Amino acid sequence: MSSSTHLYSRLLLTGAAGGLGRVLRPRLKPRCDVLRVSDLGQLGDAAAGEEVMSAALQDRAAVLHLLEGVDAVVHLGGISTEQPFDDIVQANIIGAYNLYEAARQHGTRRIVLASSNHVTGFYRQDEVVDPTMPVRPDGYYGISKAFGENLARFYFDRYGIETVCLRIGSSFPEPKDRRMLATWLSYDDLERLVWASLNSPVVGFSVIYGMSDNHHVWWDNTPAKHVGFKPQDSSEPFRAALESQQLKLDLQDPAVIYQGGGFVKAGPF
Ligand code: NAI
Ligand code: 15L
Repeated sequence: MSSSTHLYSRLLLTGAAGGLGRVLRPRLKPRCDVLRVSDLGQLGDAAAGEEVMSAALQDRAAVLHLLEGVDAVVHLGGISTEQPFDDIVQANIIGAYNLYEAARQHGTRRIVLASSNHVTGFYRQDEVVDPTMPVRPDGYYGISKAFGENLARFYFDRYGIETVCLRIGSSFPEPKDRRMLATWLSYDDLERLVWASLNSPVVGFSVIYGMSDNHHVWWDNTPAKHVGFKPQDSSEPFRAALESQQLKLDLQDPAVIYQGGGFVKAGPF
């Protein structure tokens, strides 16, 4: 615990060079004493109050070093789309194990884990899913995120490391298609979600869907109310334009039937 007014002394942000990492990097910095940013990609120079450390998640020694002195982690790093299994194993499965093992060894208290809606992508779009329902991954990527959630559950049950698993929907500047009218998470709501997950006094092991306050949704976050996430944006202002771009839907298309959209058909590679 920091002696300053911040909840966390040193916060680690992995995947800091990625799409969401670049959004969260400047927004997390004011909320901790030191923000350590990490990725395989280009991170630029350290700003005031930042530490820059490159690391490949599958490199156990590098990840052990990365977690030194870290109170909490926002773990965004890894492969973020459906890809060949061998690549996913390295970044998302071995990488997640290395992260939790390093967190255990260094006494890290809390991890905010970027999971994905693709953990439950094979539920239909006419079903409502809550975080207590069985997983139905829609590919190897979704399977790797389900593994991450199980790992988090185990490290909480055995070692008391708290995790909030964020089953992020679609976090982009704007929703891009009809599916994203349900799944969209604005960047401001992403920040609210991550901060609620870090700031909530007790989270234990929690799973929550990351979506804005959209009108028509497939996910029910009631079991995760304790996280205290209150989205303030909505996809509704984008509805008319998106629906006019996609007037007809092929109701036999698995990408239209299932929540995971195109991910349910991705590959083989
Ligand atoms: P991204 O692909 O833009 O960023 C991921 C970052 O992880 C990249 O900068 C990449 O260099 C880094 N990375 C990949 N493999 C690595 C490895 N082996 N070692 C170290 N770093 C590695 O993805 P984005 O969109 O920023 O997503 C961030 C996280 O949120 C990901 O875990 C993704 O699965 C998850 N997510 C994102 C969603 C979205 O709508 N953007 C939706 C659901 C989940
Ligand atoms: C994800 O998990 C991906 O990381 C992101 O790029 C989007 O495709 C998102 O899911 C989605 O389902 O829209």
